[in-house]
Amino acid sequence: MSYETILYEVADGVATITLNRPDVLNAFTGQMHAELRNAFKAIRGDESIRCVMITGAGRAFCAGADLADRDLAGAGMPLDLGHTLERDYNRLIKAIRNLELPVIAAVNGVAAGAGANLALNCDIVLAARSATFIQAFVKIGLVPDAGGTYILPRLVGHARAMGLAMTGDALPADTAEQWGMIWKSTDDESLMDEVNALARSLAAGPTRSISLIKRAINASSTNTLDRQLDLERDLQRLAGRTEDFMEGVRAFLEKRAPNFRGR
Ligand code: T3D
Repeated sequence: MSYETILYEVADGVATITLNRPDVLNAFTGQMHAELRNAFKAIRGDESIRCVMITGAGRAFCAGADLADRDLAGAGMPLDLGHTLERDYNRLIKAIRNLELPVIAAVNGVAAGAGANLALNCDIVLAARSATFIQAFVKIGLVPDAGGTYILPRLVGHARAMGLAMTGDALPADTAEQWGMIWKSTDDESLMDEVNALARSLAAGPTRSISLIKRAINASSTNTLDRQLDLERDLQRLAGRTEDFMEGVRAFLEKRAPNFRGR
């Protein structure tokens, strides 16, 4: 498939998705969602891919839903935003959370509305220092979506999640890092170098172990301690049967760097 609203490339085991509508700060349209679904399908079908990176073209990461994508005034019947959540946003967030690979968000500029929550649902978020995160929904009379009401309180706690969602205030990347909302805020000029280095290092890592770590940590937000201990037992069983575990131990004993193959 050729893409018009995203760029998709694979190199060195890393699939990079660039949201590519810079004139409107990479706002989502139905077409962009369809292209993203296609890209994630391609990723799931390509065993050479061991890490995914999402970023934005131009000065923004993503400004959320394209508010000009639909004829709000002349639709002739009440608009069903639940339909677009079901068809587009919910599927996108599940594609990221359920993908058995690490997904990095490189937040190169403002991330607003569903764009902010797209980033926050990625496994590791790095942001340029000039970037801001905005739960913009309240400014137009909506409710945070794209998993925002799930992920925000888990990342920053109830009080900060409420404040961000009810005010729609912009949160600078440095504060987002201090609050534990993202992994790291970097100098603008070094963002892509840092992200590329991280992506390549994850792509050269023990992919099964990394995907099981993702499953365990994501499950912990709804599990009891007993269930989480059981899950750790089950996942460790799987990790212990991988070639990469054997290689990791061998390399340690032989005092050399491991050569992980993602199996
Ligand atoms: O189905 C559904 O739709 C439900 C799902 C909803 C999910 C959501 O994400 S709802 C939230 C939608 N997003 C927003 O409300 C954010 C709107 N944008 C902004 O508040 C501001 O643009 C920013 C704070 C993100 C950035 O401000 P600034 O001053 O840096 O840039 P700007 O001048 O506002 O925007 C630059 C251009 O991008 C401008 O176009 P122009 O004037 O140069 O022709 C602006 O209209 C356009 N743009 C920015 N955001 C959007 C957009 N166009 C369409 N949709 C946008 N979301």
